[in-house]
This record gives sequence, C-alpha cells and structure tokens, in this order.
Amino acid sequence: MRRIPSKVWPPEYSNRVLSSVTVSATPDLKFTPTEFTVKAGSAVQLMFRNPDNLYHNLVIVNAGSLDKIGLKADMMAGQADGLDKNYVPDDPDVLHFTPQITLGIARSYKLNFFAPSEPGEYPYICTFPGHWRIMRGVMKVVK
Ligand SMILES: [Cu+2]
Repeated sequence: MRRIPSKVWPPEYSNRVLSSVTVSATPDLKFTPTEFTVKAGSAVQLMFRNPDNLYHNLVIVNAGSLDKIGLKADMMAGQADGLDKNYVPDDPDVLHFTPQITLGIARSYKLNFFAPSEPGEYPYICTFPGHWRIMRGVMKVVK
C-alpha cells in the first residue's frame, strides 16, 4: 500500500490508500494471479497484461453475477459490434473493465478504480465469448 501519486489521481483523492496489482493473461486461458486483495473503498491501480496472441480483457463483476455476465458475453459472439463493445455486456453488475487487447493492439492496459465499499469476493473474468468459463479470478475486498 502507498499513497496515490498526484499526477495519476485528482488531489481530492490523495488521502485514499492506493493498491497496485498486476494481472496477466496466460496462454492456457487463465489469469495469474487468480486472486488479489484490496481494502474496501481504496483506490486501485490494476495493470492488465496480455502476452498471449488471443483477445483477452479483464472485467470485474459484482459478487454472484459471474455466470449471468458470462452468458451475456457469450450472446454477444454473434453480434457484429461485439468486439467493438469488447464483449462487455451492458449490465449494472459490470463494475470495471478493460478493452479487449491482443497482439498488435496493445499488450497492457491500466485500469484505475475505487474498490467496492462493501467487503466481499468480486469475480474478474475475461468476457471474450467462452473464455469466462475458465478465465476467472477473485478480487477479495476486505475492511
Ligand atoms: Cu480471454
């Protein structure tokens, strides 16, 4: 844990604790690490890396909504604009997400957000259709 760099975060947030975490996609459709812990309400700087040659993203969803969001993402597979929407369903249970990234587009994406104020286990998944069934992890939010 460390303080938020002023050039990254607005001054009014400077008293919030910053957690930094890096999550990478792996070639076997997994994330590493498969879990990380942040403080409730803290500022989080999540670096998502994709060294793989497939499309992957990282989507943090509300506790208990993993299957619903995954199935909705699968349904976007047949939509012409699915990739433009990063296969991220328009749903209030989607909390934060990165774009789909792959070879030649970008290798990493920095996602800045505030952790939920409610402690719990918040899943993160890749919403590229089909991947979420195995490509998943858990953000643990603690007091
Ligand atoms: Cu994926």
